Amino acid sequence: MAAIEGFRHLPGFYDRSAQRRLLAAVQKVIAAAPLFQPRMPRTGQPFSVLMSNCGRLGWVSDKDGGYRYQARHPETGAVWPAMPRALTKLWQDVTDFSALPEACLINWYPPGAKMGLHVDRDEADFSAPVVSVSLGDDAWFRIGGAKRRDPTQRVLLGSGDVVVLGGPARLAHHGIDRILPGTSDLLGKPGRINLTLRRVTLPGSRR
Ligand code: MD3
Ligand code: FE
Repeated sequence: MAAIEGFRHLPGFYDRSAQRRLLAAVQKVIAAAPLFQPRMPRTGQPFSVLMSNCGRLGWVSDKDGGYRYQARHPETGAVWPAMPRALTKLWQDVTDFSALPEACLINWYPPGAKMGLHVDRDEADFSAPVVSVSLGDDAWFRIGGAKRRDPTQRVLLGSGDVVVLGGPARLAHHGIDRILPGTSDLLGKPGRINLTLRRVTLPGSRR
């Protein structure tokens, strides 16, 4: 299987006790910034994945406004909770990008949820990598190339795994085909959490 340039999978990066600490931090974020159901631009079709964010900016999507980053929760109007220190540290440990992440998107996959093949292009800076952490049930992740029809590969992501996407992989098509309910007991219920750390603005820009 040919490796995709810039795709790094670090299986078991977090041991069980580190996963529990990270989960506790995520639960505090969600208590302050409740999961919301994003909707597709124009059609208003709901996502099967629920979301929240922490950090200065959060990713949101709704029928009229479309995909975007904003400083406030779409329902409560509150600014997003601060990025937990453990996530800033992760970024410093696995990337050599000196500017710190501005956004952490929290994806909650209930059993049956999926995320179709897409490219992350709502950020101004594609030179920055994206760092992802998986918690809870295993999931089949799919990654392809720059073009939607490029060949794809499947990778099983488990609880505690970290993925770093840099270089050409940063603009690769990717998605989650399905989660495997009951493969982890970390969350105490079936489902999966994914965290993605991102730069959104160009370093030096004030927006
Ligand atoms: C490859 N999340 O939030 S994480 C997303 O598991 C997203 O929730 C998936 O795709 C999830 O946009 C995948 C791994 C990941 C994240 C960002 C990427 C893979 C990526 C950006 C470019 C290429
Ligand atoms: Fe993505």
